[in-house]
Amino acid sequence: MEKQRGPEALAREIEQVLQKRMRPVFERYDLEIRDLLVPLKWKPIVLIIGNYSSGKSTFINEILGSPVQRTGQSPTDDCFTILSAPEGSESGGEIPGSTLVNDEQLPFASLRHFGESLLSHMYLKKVDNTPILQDLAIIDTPGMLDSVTEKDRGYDYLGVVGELARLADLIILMFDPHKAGTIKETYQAIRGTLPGSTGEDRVLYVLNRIDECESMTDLLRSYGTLCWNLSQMTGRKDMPRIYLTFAPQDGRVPPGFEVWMNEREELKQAMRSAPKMRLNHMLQEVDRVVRELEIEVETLAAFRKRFVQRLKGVIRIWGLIAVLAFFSGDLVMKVFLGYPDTPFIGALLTGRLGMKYLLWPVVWSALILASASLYVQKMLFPRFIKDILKNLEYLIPLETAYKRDLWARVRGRIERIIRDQARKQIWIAHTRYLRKIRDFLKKDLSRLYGRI
Ligand SMILES: Nc1nc2c(ncn2[C@@H]2O[C@H](COP(=O)(O)OP(=O)(O)O)[C@@H](O)[C@H]2O)c(=O)[nH]1
Ligand SMILES: [Mg+2]
Repeated sequence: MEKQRGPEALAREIEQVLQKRMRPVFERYDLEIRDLLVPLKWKPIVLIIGNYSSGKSTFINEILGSPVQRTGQSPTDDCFTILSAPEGSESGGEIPGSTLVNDEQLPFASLRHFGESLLSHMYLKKVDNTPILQDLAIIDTPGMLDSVTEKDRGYDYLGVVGELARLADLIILMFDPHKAGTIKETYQAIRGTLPGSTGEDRVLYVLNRIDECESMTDLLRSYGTLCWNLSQMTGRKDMPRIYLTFAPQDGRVPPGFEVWMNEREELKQAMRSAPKMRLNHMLQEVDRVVRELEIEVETLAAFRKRFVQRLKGVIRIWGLIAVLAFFSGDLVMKVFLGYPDTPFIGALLTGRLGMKYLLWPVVWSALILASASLYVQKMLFPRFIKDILKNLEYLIPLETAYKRDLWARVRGRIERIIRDQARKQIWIAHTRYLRKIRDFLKKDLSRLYGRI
């Protein structure tokens, strides 16, 4: 019954579950649930990346059924082009990057900080009469150049690709047999933004322009090289599917290549299914952010525990000193100054109890406690923070590669929190929040995964 509910209903449910179970946790740690739901804002997105002239724009034109994008052998296009359909009574046209990142309705606000150079190389094209663009948006990207030339772009190309990959529901990674050398950089750019191993199913690998292979042997060699490179990068034992495709030049299929024509169709079919990937993507995004938060809170809990332990030691020693001072402070005074007449101990032994005998014991122990507190605040705490920051990775066990991966992403944030708000963090019951997070991951999230 429930499985038949539409994607919108499920999307709303994700939002509700998040609001209900995770709001206090998110608020406590200054995260916005709204940011997490950004990908739900707009239509599904397909991102196409790969080296230059691997045939990305040609493939897009083929899908759209008209020559919307410029194509050519040299790096013809140095822009990120978001292709979408005009909405309602709108007419076609182009919207510049600087407008896009300020549009509340669109999910591109996070690209603003890549700077002017990017914004002047990014725009949205509204293409008329293309039914497929009603259901999804396609992002055409400038191809990867070699890493030296990348530096001249004036913005962080790989960073932008990574950010777009985070927003995209489906990522097509396209290479051609001549220039498979840039795979590694491209892959790393998107890898950092995909959640754990789960993000992999959002990526489709394509070896394009195979019609340019001179023989079957040549093709096999290219394919083998790509497989090898991919397995090196993904660290996976199983090979993801690689689509072997080409665009027939002048409508002609070279002899022997007829069998591959189906692959192109299958790739297009997979691309059209991007809207179905949306919910999966949403959940992966929630999964990633909540797991990052889990690590953060686990670390802060460990930080707090360490401090409490350290504090207990201090309290034990200074407490003892305070007790000693309580009983013998005025005795010492009497010995050296001859005052007060009857020290507290003396009064106690002779059974003469009265408030006036308590004055000096209380003064002395209060003095000791005040210096203890001064010591903790001015010396122990700052030194403790410095120590912790130096050995941040030892606060929690990072036993799996996955956890180390997460850690690498949140380390900076944790460092900042401990450096800037250590005092505040000491007072927060992190373990209680940690339990809530783990409950959410174990129960709610797996239940939601089960729905799609
Ligand atoms: N032989 C052959 N040429 C292709 C194929 N796909 C694209 N091309 C050509 O390769 C050049 C670069 O294509 P383009 O789509 O501009 O690549 P992009 O830089 O990845 O967008 C163009 O001249 C295309 O006509 C293909 O599958 N086979
Ligand atoms: Mg192009």
